[in-house]
Amino acid sequence: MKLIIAIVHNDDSAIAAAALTAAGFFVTKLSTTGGFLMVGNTTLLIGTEDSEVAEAIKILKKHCTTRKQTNKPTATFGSGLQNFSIPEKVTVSGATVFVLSVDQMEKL
Ligand code: 2BA
Repeated sequence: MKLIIAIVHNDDSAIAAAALTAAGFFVTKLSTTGGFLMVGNTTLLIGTEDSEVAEAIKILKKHCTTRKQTNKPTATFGSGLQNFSIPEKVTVSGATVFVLSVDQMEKL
């Protein structure tokens, strides 16, 4: 079994989660913040069988778009500081995806 951790743009998250769910995947949506831009993004957790990982990534690819994003932080990790050294515009990929092996999963 695998756990897919996918960090996606907030604007793509609802459609991506809906498409994954419609395809039979179980999805958890977390509100997260990128450490570089300090802007909100969404992390999707998808626990699935090894054989289904490619299908989940295909769905993410279809619904998550690469964007140029401006450096306008909405969060500061409590520091109150904005990182003025970063460029005004950066390219943010449609999804940053990690695939982890899972030793055990239980629903109790
Ligand atoms: P952020 O950390 O806000 O990063 C937004 C974009 O800024 C990145 O897009 C990348 O283009 C640039 N960037 C980030 N860190 C950088 C650095 N140290 N030096 C130069 N440029 C940097 P993506 O790479 O597509 O990442 C989008 C979001 O995915 C990130 O938001 C972060 O929340 C997450 N992410 C990406 N790679 C990660 C990793 N290796 N580990 C954990 N989270 C990651």
